[in-house]
Amino acid sequence: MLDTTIADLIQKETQRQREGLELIPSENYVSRDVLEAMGSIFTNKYSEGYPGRRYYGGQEFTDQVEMLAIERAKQLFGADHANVQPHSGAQANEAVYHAWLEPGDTVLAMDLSHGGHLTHGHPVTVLARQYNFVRYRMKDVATGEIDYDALRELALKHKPKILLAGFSAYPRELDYAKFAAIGQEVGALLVADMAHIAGLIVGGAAKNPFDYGFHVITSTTHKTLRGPRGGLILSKGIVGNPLKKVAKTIENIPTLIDRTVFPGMQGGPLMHVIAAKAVAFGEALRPEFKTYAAQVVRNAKVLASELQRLDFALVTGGTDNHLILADVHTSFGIDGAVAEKALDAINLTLNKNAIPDDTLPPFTPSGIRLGTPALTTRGLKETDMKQLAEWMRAALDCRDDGATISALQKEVKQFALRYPLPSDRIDK
Ligand code: DSN
Repeated sequence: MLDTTIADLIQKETQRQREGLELIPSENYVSRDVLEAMGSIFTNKYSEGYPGRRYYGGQEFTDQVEMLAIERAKQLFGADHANVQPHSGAQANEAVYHAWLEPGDTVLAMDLSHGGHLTHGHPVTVLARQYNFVRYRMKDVATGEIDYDALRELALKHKPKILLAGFSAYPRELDYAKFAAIGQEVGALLVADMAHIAGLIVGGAAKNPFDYGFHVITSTTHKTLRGPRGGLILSKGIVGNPLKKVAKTIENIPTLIDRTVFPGMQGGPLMHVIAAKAVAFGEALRPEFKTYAAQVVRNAKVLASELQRLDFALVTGGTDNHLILADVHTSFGIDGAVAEKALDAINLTLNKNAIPDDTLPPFTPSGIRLGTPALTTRGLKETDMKQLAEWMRAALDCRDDGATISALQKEVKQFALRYPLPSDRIDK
């Protein structure tokens, strides 16, 4: 690369990733193939529209790429339709709202502080100015059980047009059958935001909301799904011509979504990213991906119990998926920002996070959020989780002791270098 300044920063970031262990539950390491597709010449191409229906010429190969991505995504999730064009998970969620709702309509979604996401209608978002968001919560933070009775009461009272299941900081499995029963009772569109656990679903390590009557699944493609940074919408229904207006019915959801993504919200799709999505979906269809998904959950369960053994208080008492939320304020009298910094200093990367009904502010919340998707891609197994938990406890205990922190950092670095990044591996 001739831009030596950027080349140098890419090299430094590569080395940072090699020498550290990634515990942010929404991150992962992509394969060399995904990276190559994302860095490919498809970035030069404008392809507004959909395969066979574009507004620019020269689409013989972009059409094939997008159709492959669509077919693979449908196969992975058992969907009738896939839109692979959303640039992010946030835009995927927005597209579904705009496709189905009129301004002022109600969405019933999980409270941010109980594990939901900003795009589920937090008051700071632009979405919250357009639609009316009502929030459900856990009944018992100690077990993570959602308060389904209160959820039903809210649904009966507010008659939401969308009932949204999904989360970005919730370690338990949802009861989709209960969601579906409530949604059907009030005639809501059933939408599942599976951004975090999409890879677990397609790998058979988590339940698929489509099996319980959900109409739409939104997702990111870069978390457990291990693809490029981007968004994805899957739906059930009749796939129509996205250039033609259709009636607002649940059967027409695929077409309503297509028309909302383009021309409703986005311009030219990122064809290099769609090529990388197609590669990642192809990888997720392989049998090895099932082994990966199962290992992610096994690792998370062991890591959770090892952390508990070392006195970390875990929100909901453990995990069913890839994600762990620890209350370091209750456990050790420090806030999540202090913990994040202490762990960063020994090359363990995770994020500070609010816990349910946190009494501390968002920049210095009570918790940390961590998970195992990236560690598992790297090749770590259950036995390594014990070591990780011990490093974490030691870093928090000795955070002000420079010599111990530097010794721990050296240990983590040496350990991490034994597990190459997938993109460093030369595939045969
Ligand atoms: N930033 C993502 C996460 O970390 O969960 C959600 O948008």
